[in-house]
Amino acid sequence: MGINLKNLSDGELIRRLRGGDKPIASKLISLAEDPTEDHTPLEEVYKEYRGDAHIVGLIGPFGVGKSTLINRLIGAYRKKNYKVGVIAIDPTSPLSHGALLGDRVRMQDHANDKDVFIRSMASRGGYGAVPQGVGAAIKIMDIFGCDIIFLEGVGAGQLDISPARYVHTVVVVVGPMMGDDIQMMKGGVTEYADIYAVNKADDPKSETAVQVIKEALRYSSVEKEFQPKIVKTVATSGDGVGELASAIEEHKRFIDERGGYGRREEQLRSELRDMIVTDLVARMQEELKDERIQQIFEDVVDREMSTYLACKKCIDFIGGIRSGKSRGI
Ligand SMILES: Nc1nc2c(ncn2[C@@H]2O[C@H](COP(=O)(O)OP(=O)(O)OP(=O)(O)O)[C@@H](O)[C@H]2O)c(=O)[nH]1
Ligand SMILES: [Mg+2]
Repeated sequence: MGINLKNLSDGELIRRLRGGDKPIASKLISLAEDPTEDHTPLEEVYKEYRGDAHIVGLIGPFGVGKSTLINRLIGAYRKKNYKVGVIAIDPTSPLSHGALLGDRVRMQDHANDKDVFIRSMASRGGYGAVPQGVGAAIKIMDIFGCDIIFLEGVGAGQLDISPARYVHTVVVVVGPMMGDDIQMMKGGVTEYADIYAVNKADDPKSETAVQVIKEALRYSSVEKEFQPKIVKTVATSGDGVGELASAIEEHKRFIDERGGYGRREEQLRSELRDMIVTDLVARMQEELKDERIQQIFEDVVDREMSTYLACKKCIDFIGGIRSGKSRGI
């Protein structure tokens, strides 16, 4: 039997969430993920959310060991008696099928711990790599009482840094240098990293990774107040995970001393922007099905119009529909 969130008063909902009610938290996250749902119960969540949890993003290429590392980090933070949340973003491309299961399996050690909340979210449909609902999930876990929340970034081949906007501390995870990692360094991801975890350090090629990162940092034109840390880890054995947790804590102290960087405010703005763009794109896709728009497409195909003029006409037409008056074409 499912719980119906609508049968709970706002006060009851928040009280149960604060009391560590996992089914309620899960229900709320499912609601936040589904654009077709009535999101009224989330009003209270956004009002109650204080932003006390430290949000740590682990981003890096597919299979580099992000989930295994998070599994170890959960262990390290549970030893300090922290309540831990994990949000694993699953890229729903056919190629990565099974990643969701993979993330869960790697974190299985903690699945039954009442003070660990693990949630996977599909990235399909969101603008960029951050699915709708991640922002809300962070707030729900925050009220749930998580002291630290790990966000596992999309493990697709090329790296997407958009999860970085949702977190306080960015850990870029790289492996023994392979094509993807070197590309990532050249691609300027270095600008977002607060910490580098060079994982699979049991492979001697990981030393190359350390050198490439040092080199990239030396020639980076970005002035960073926090000198990024490089930590070598072996997620499978746990080696270096203590150092990684210390580096995360050091970065937390650094941002706390500076009033939190204003990142919570920036995160809320990013979240709203992403949500508006996602929603507009979805509406636009619907509006493009209009037969008059389809006619413009045909005009382009028949070489009667350029895509430039056609685009302008389509946008004007959609604007006309929006403002309630049909301007015609
Ligand atoms: N040798 C070695 N293998 C590792 C290490 N860390 C992880 N692995 C293995 O690498 C594989 C991928 O690990 P995951 O933790 O699933 O990697 P991931 O980055 O979460 O992968 P996706 O979520 O699919 O992108 C697994 O088989 C792990 O056992 C390590 O430090 N050394
Ligand atoms: Mg994973």
